[in-house]
Amino acid sequence: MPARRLIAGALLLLPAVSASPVKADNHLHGACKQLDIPVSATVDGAVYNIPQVNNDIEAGAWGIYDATRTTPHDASNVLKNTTISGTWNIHAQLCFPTNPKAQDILQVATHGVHYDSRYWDSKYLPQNHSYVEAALKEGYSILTYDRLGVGESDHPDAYEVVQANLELEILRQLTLMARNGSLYTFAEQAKPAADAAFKNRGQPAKIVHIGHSFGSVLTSAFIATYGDLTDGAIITGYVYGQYLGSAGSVAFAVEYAATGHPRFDRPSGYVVSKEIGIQNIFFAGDPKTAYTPELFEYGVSLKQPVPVGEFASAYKILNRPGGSFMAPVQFLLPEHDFYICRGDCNNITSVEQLKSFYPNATDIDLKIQPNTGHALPLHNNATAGFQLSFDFLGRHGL
Ligand SMILES: *[C@@H]1O[C@H](CO)[C@@H](O)[C@H](O)[C@H]1NC(C)=O
Ligand SMILES: *[C@@H]1O[C@H](CO)[C@@H](O)[C@H](O)[C@H]1NC(C)=O
Ligand SMILES: *[C@@H]1O[C@H](CO)[C@@H](O)[C@H](O)[C@H]1NC(C)=O
Ligand SMILES: *[C@@H]1O[C@H](CO)[C@@H](O)[C@H](O)[C@H]1NC(C)=O
Ligand SMILES: *[C@@H]1O[C@H](CO)[C@@H](O)[C@H](O)[C@H]1NC(C)=O
Ligand SMILES: CC(=O)N[C@H]1CO[C@H](CO)[C@@H](O)[C@@H]1O
Repeated sequence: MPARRLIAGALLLLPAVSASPVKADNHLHGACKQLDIPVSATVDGAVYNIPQVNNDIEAGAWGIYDATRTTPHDASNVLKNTTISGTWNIHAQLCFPTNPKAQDILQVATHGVHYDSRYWDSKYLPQNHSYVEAALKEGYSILTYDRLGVGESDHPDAYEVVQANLELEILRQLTLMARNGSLYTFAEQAKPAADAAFKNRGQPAKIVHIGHSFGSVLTSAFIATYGDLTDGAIITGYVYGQYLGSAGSVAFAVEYAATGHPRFDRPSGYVVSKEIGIQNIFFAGDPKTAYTPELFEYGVSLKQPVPVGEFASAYKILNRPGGSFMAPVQFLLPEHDFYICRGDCNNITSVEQLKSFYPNATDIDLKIQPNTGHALPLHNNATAGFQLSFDFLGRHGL
């Protein structure tokens, strides 16, 4: 393998970075480990009356079906109620900051549809576009994970397994593991086992939940349902309202994932956006100033397939109010979010309206990040947007 030897030879010419003992995958502002966590869950599921998708034509037809004005997105589309039960591998990344806050505050971040956990941790100009780096710099610990069906997590049946209830329960199980210390113990034992940053961590003092898009649907339902399991929340790129999803699934411009460009190792029912679909959903604002061609290209490279059962089952957790949430929550909306606000989030909601969802929240904040589309970290000025959330949390001792 001459090529490999050449690379190895070139590496030898680099100055030795460090002779220190085993180190986890280092970030600029902390140490991270990649984890594969077995998560068990049992929830109510359903068999829905939705079309099968096994090729490109059926993928396009699914988009039209899903966006058709008379297509039901509720219980009337259930053919049969089921129980979904099993243990799935959830791929995650846990990071501890180099300069932590006085108490360990863990952020648990849930990504949306069409992306995986890399959404939070851009490798392109990470100091400007990685939320993980910004959180670590601010002194937070942070857990990001690939939702079920996405990235390096398991990819089970797209119709009858990957459903909203199950994903909510997986978020609850991960949170319980963090609260009782088993997450940190699991991470300590994961390779490289000798990393000092992961030794004897106990458990976090506080947990903040942050979501983006469908991850915010999950996070907002989570805090409404299990208010006692969270100390604060940041809801980005999502607010319930008449324009939510009104652009419709045709805007995703999907093809069949198993034969897509690139191809994904996915079974029946997984669809993936073409480049124009990624632009429609994630990139907006003035194209001269809001983002660069490099950011767009990077955003396209992160794309991930979507299981169609997620759309049929989302109604089960959408728009869920909850009095048990007695903590602060911030809604951070990209000004020109196309899928959530049909391109203009100004005045789309109000603190008053949000209070009806969380009547016992200690504080509700609503912020708009200017000249930005749905993928907040992948636009210019992203770090100033991150700071809005850190400032809000900081005001509440988080
Ligand atoms: C499924 O369960 C719900 C809630 O219990 C019930 O209202 C509905 O009628 C059931 N649907 C079917 C098709 O059995
Ligand atoms: C990235 O952020 C640094 C400050 O951390 C700034 O000086 C630089 O201009 C930014 N670069 C880009 C391309 O946005
Ligand atoms: C911690 O919580 C997880 C998730 O619910 C559970 O599986 C585990 O048994 C718990 N561990 C301890 C030590 O309580
Ligand atoms: C939350 O607020 C509602 C309405 O004000 C109240 O009835 C309820 O007892 C409060 N507490 C919880 C835990 O729901
Ligand atoms: C960058 O974002 C911050 C925080 O939202 C905002 O105050 C500022 O005006 C933005 N700058 C530009 C050039 O959009
Ligand atoms: C009536 C109202 O709330 N108007 C607001 C709409 O949004 C712009 C930009 O965020 C504000 O400046 C207005 O006050």
